[in-house]
Parts: sequence; C-alpha cells; structure tokens
Amino acid sequence: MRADSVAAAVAFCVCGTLAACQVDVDAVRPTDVGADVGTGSDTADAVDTAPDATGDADDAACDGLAARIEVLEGLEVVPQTKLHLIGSLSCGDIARYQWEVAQPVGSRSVFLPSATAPDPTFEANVAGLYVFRLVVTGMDGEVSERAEASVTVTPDHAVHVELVWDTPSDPNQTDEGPAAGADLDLHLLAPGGAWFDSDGVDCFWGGCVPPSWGGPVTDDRSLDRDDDDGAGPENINADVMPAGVYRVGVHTWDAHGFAPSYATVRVYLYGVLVFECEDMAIGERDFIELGTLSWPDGATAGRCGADVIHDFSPPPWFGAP
Ligand SMILES: [Ca+2]
Ligand SMILES: [Ca+2]
Ligand SMILES: [Ca+2]
Repeated sequence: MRADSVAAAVAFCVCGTLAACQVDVDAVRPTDVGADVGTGSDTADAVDTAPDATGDADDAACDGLAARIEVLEGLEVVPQTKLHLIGSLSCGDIARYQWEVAQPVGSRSVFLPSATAPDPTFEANVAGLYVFRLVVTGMDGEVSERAEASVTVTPDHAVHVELVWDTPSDPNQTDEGPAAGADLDLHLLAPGGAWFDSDGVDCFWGGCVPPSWGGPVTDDRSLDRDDDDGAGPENINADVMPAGVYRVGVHTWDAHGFAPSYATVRVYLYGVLVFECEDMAIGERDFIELGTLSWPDGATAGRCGADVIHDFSPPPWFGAP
C-alpha cells in the first residue's frame, strides 16, 4: 500500500498533558476509502501518515506522555479493509504500547503482529463498528490516558451476505492453516437452482464463477472471502441479480473435530442490515437453509436454524469432502 494513496486520518491531542487524544471524525472523513488504493491522486490527504524522526510541529508539541491513534484508511471503510493503525505518533518516551478493540459481534480479528506493536494492522472484515483504544506506558512507568478511534465498516454492494461462526471447542479460533478450525461455508442460491450447482447458480466457494446471474457483466456476484479455518467471515456480494427468490444456506464442510459451531448470518442491502440469524447450532456436515431474499423488492424471510438437514452430503456431481 502506498502511503500517498490512502486518505489520512488526523488525530488531535494536546501533548504534554495526560488528556486522551480525540479523533476529529469530520476532519478525517475520507474521500476514497480503500477502493482506489494506488491511484496516487490524493497526496493532499497524506499529511503526517508516518512517524518522522526529523522533528516537526507534532514532535515539538510532544513534551509529555499521551496516546494517539491514526487510522491510515480513514474512519469509514468497506468490509475486508486491512487497517493500518498508527500509534507511534503518540507523545513521550514510550516503553510499551497496548491496543484493545471492541468489534462487531462475531468478528474475531486480531492485531498483527501483536496488540503491543506500535503500528499494528487489523483486518476489518465484518460490517459494523470497531472501536480501537490505545494506552502507552512511559519509560518511568507512567501510564497515559486512553486514546480512542472508531471505524465504521459499511458494505458498498447492493447485496452483502455475511457469515461468521463461533466454535467453542476450538481453543484458538483465530489461528490459520489446514484443519485449524471448523470450515463452514456460505451459500447464496439463484432462483431455480440446486445447492452445490457448480455452474455458477449456487454462489459458494466451489461455484461462484461465471456465467453471470444476469446483466451484461460476468462478475455481478462473488464470494469475496472464503474461510476454511474457523470464525469467518465469509462474504458474498452482488450488484446485479435477476428478479426472483434467492435462498441462503450454511453448510459445515468439515468441522475438523471441533463441531458444533454457532453460525450467524447477516444480510445487508445497500449497506443496511435487513435480516439476521444469530447463533444457529450447526454440527458436522449439517446444512441449514435459513432464509430467502426476494429481489429486487428486498423482502426477506426465514426460519434461521429451525430446520437443520443432518449429514448433508454434496450431490454426486460435486464430490465429497
Ligand atoms: Ca483454531
Ligand atoms: Ca469455508
Ligand atoms: Ca479463519
């Protein structure tokens, strides 16, 4: 990512005091969150996006200890934005950084490389509000007040379907790799299709490919995030859909010994949450057809986890796990 191609968020604080920094939301509202990284057309935004060692007004004002947060991508982003959190512009001689986050229900992102890194990254994959907090400790053990920055994640597609899941028996739901967690899958089935149709009718990890659902473009819908090692999210986005009733399903492809999981599915239309099923219990190879979305009127209906098909195997034409 180029530093001059992202909208810079600007944090304000009075250094030299123990007052927490406040982020001016109006001042940092980005003009181009995430979508156009690499255009290089917005250098005017890029003030103070990185710490400097040469000394400027910020440094001159830092004669005490104060935590401050900058978010390079801005405070309003789309799902699956990798946030670059800057804490190293905090004031004072700092011995330790400590980040915390309150994230949307079901989101289990972590700070990388760690929650004590000065400038960690953080994947904001789930729609909703993320509140980041930072406290710094000085060399003499003095602790700052807490700085806070709130980032709102809003889907920018006509239809955004999101799956997250909780798997209590998995001791670490955020680790990654083969068999590291339960692999659940989100399905969005076009009118008249059958689950696991791999010719593009069923949008899921094994079949969300051209041909198009409708309209002149072939990329009118897509599975934008597949997760095979626990927690999710998985996201399906669509902008052009033929009229009709679409079915939403969740399947446990392989729980890798961690079943059951508790799945939550949310449907957003034009960035607004219109349908939600929370904490549906789902076991190994279970399939839940949880609801429908009628298009273009946007009507939703569903029974969430009331009807579970146990030991659901993909049809022969698709192949077994
Ligand atoms: Ca795990
Ligand atoms: Ca999956
Ligand atoms: Ca995962």
